[in-house]
Amino acid sequence: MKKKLLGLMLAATMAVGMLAGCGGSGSADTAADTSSDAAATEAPAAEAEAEAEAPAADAGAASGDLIKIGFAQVGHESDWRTASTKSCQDVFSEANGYDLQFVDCDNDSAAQLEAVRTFIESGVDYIIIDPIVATGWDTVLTECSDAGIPVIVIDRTIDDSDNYTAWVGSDFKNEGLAAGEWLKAYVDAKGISEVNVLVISGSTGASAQIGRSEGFDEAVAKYGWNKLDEQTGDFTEDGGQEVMESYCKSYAGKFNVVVCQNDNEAFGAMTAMDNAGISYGPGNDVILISFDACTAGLKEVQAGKITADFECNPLAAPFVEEAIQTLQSGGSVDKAIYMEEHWYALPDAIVDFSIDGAAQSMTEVTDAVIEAQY
Ligand code: GYE
Repeated sequence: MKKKLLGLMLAATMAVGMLAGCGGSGSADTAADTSSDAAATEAPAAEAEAEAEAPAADAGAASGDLIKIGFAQVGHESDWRTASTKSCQDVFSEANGYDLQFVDCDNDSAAQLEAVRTFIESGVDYIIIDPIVATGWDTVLTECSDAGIPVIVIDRTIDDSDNYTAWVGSDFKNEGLAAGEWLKAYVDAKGISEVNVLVISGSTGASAQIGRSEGFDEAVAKYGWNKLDEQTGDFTEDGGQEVMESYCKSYAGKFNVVVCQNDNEAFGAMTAMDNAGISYGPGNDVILISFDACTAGLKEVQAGKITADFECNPLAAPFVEEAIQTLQSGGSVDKAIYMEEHWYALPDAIVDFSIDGAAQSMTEVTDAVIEAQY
């Protein structure tokens, strides 16, 4: 791949965002501009000023050449993941000028490191990583930067190195906080004074799990709720079912809230509760909270099974493409790009709440909303 040398390095930050992401909820807030929307997340102060320079080396494609991209995807564990993969494959198609090497790492961290090293060896122009776990990245990211290959991290974060060009994703702690603050407003509205929670968490060590747990646990501590247990369902339907089956045995009659850290776990938990004769959803014995709000999840909200669903937008690819195009023309991109998200319920479970003083609005699940979702 020939390098496109640019005499002029653009000093100004080129904002990446405002592309249509997903149905009705497709916009992004750059790290420097997160305050304008109630549903938008706060950028950590340290990142708000950060701005990535385009690495000097092989970031360019000669005109007519395809831009070579390696994408080390987490796996295929959930509806969310399927939407993320499809979005990347659609955006980074040959017709759009890309040569995409896609690796499904099947939730295996060692395989993911190996995939990145294979991309380096094959001389790709950019590497996209959705990190299975948040740590263990320092060495391989150094290898990428030594090879002059810009890395764009999507979705989950890398917490032990900032040696990458940009990250595009969601504020998982904010999602957990939203679930907690919503629950407080909902139980108050319904006159429920005892909150006994069971959590089915996502894959241990994934930043999506860490952030959602941290955010929700803040509410548990703040409101003095009783968290009975938290076990991982690995972000899968089978995992959710298995954990819920054991919860139904161990905590029979003792819980009234189940928090699943993604929709697929919630589907599994629903099967387990059905089998155990436990009713859930608005007006029933158990309040069921989920994250992701993919189409299938929203259908369960509409069916009165999931009480509230907290969105995580999987459509990062258009924002990544815009970042790559900016880098191609010698510009710099924001180090952290946050995607906007919404909180969903049926009218009975739509309550006012706020996160650290920022009022949140909830979206009613309708046919049109489901139709437009990923
Ligand atoms: O919530 C889950 C997926 O990293 C945000 O991974 C993502 C999570 C998502 O398997 O469904």
